[in-house]
Amino acid sequence: MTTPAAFSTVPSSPADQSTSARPPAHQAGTLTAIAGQGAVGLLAASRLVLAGQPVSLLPRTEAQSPRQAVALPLTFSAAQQDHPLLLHRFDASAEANGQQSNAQQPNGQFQRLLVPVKAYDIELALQQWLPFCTVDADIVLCHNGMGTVERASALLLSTQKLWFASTTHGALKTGPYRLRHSGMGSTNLGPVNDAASHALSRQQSPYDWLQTALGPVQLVKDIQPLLWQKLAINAVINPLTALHQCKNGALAAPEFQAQIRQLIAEFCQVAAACDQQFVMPDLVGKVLQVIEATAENYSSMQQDRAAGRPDELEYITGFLLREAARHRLPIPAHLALYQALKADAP
Ligand code: KPL
Repeated sequence: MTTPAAFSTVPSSPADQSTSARPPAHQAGTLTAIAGQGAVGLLAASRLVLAGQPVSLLPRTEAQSPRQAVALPLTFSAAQQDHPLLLHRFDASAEANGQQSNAQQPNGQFQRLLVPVKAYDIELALQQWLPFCTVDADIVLCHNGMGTVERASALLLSTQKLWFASTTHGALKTGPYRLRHSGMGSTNLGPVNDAASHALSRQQSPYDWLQTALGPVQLVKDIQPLLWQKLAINAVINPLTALHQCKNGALAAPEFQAQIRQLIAEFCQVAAACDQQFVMPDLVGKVLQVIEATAENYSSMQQDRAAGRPDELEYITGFLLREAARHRLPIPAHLALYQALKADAP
């Protein structure tokens, strides 16, 4: 079933949209922006637009993407309904002509910026888009792996609030102009710099907005334990499925069980050295539960490798290895996996 378009004009086919396509006028001054055009970003944008909340998509980098039309037609499928949408793409060059933005004195329009880009693209995205944010903007990181927060914080003004959102929503690009909400999930949101922690203590957060974009949202004071738990899951499933080029479910086979347990035991040691306590059998149960629940999926690292794209190994296993080295802990199972993937790099 097809619902009416969220915005006035929807091209009848992708071929109809050209660089002359214009978004509805009220889209020009949105307060909310989403960096990149990955599946999670498009999911968040689609849900916001369907809820009547205007949002701008910020294209990756000018150098990498040819000049794009300012409107992106997208058929968003959720709960077995197709929603034809027209998403607004922000035109940085047009905006820069009208305002002298620079990173030291942001005077931009965006009060909220969701950054659901790969861990290795965070700094580039922030360097590119922070100048278009307000001095007290809420910036929300959302990616697999760890180790980006410090460098991201260094790019922000002390008044800009940095948050981390860890989501289990599944979204799949099924074509250049099609997105499917493939798995209903939830999102944990927590502050990761002082400005955000202070805002939270005054009951201020981007909760409402994120609730629409990637809800249901659970707001937490300390997101670190949840990020470490997600790291444990990713540090087992992602490298193993990338190395063996298999679906997540293949890891339930008996031949992987000893290796999975060793990876988790080593993870628990590193986590403990970083003040994060996990109970080994509980964590094994959690990882096996995710393997079962996502059995038919290919992990993001498997997909990146299969497509010859960079992956997040440095922010998952690489992060663990760096933390282990800092605490002089040997983690041979993770090291072997890391080396095997490095040797097999596309
Ligand atoms: O987060 C994931 C990923 O693929 O990056 C998991 C949980 C492993 C699901 O595939």
